[in-house]
Amino acid sequence: MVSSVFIAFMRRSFRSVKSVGSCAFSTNTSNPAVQRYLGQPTFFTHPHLMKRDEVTPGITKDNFKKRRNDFVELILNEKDVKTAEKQLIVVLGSPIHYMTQDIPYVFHQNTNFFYLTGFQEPDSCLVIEVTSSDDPASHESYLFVPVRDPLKELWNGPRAGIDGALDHTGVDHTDDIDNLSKFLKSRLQGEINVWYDYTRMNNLQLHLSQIRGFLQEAHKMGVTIRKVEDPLHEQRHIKSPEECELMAKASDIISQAFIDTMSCSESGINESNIHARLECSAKLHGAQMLAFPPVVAGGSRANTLHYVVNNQIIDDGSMVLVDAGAYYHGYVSDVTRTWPINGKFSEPQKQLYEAILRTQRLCIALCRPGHSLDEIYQTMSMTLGKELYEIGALKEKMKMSQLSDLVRKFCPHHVGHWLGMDVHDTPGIHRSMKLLPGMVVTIEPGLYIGADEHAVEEAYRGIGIRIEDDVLITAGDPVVLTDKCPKDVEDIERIVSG
Ligand SMILES: [Mn+2]
Repeated sequence: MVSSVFIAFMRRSFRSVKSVGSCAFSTNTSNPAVQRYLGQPTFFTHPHLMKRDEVTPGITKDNFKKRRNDFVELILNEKDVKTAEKQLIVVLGSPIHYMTQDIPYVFHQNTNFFYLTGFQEPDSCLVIEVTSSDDPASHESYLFVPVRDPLKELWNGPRAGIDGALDHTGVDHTDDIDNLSKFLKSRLQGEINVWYDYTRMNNLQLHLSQIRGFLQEAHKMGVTIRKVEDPLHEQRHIKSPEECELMAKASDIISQAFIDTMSCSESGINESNIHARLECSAKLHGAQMLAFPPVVAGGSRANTLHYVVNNQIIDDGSMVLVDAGAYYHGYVSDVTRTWPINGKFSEPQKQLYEAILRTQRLCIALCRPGHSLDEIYQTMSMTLGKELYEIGALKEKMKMSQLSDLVRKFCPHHVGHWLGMDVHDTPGIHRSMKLLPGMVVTIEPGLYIGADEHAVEEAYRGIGIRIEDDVLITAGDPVVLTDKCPKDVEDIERIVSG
């Protein structure tokens, strides 16, 4: 173990020295740090956020280098890959999206590109060239970025440019994004696999200007084009300790925001008020933004799963369902709580709520290696059915098959999803996959009973409840990352009334 790392280090140092002056790229050497503002925080400009050698808060140059190495190793182990002499991995960064004319939305980087580079500026591209199938660490990484433009910087702020990107990210080489097409075409020799997400146009402009012509040439040569996303999501699916720390922080932030928001609840409050308090609190506690448009749904509006208009008055006696997450330096949390707006559960609300809470705890206990989300979903469905029967919510006795149809109707979603850089993280990974240490999942059973649902007693109609936590799988007990967010009836009643 130790020796292979040492050999990789020696090779890397040698290659860096060798490549100085032998190509047109800016190449990583021991140059002093670029000490000016870039398009993202650096240790020099934002020492309150960044430690030395971090590319993004909490993730170092070495961490990113390891991600690229591990990814190369992963694809080299894929079927039929080693028969080619060379692998060329191409991952585009996001463009700027505009709200109107020249007014941009907040920039959000393509998470696949972010994961491999940490580079937070638009219209860039990572290329990894692998020429040895025996030594993953001997690959070369190239980051293509827009060159600095004083006029654009006047309006949009400083940018890293070729030297800043090289210095800050720790890739091997950087160059002008306009040279990308020429570079890629120059690499089309011999037996080669190209890895590119041609089905996911995350930067249409760059695809058309820099990639399309290259792909056409590659196609004529009979080059195989393979998807980057499948193996990359396989890798992203298992979180490193650094990633777990960021996710724990994102979880703490949203938990605190829920506590702050619950304590401001009162009958007659507007859903938009709750949304605003939640967002304000999350940002005050360190989130850069909410992870997604939150659901703040009072009363029976909770039965609309993606209710995001958040503009209605919450009546006395009803509950509010809030589904929200914090975005913290590239990682997200995703929590749902449902509470009585006046601070006191009615008896039917409490019965349904506790039925779902017992179900959720049972499902969380199953979050261990060897189980799958699909299996936990089965447990959720059976338990919810049993609970509905036991609390006396059902109007008449049912056969098992009728009961499971009813539960599917009352809970039309799965028990949970993968979580990480994206809220619905690594969607290509099937939920039948056995859980492994380092995976993070949400566990979110719910019941949504329509106002005119005649199969249940009247007292339970028009109620929608979901309880969602984020769970880190370990070799031992599951770790509930969002365990600071209260969910016991007594705790919620105390905080809401407090
Ligand atoms: Mn969720």
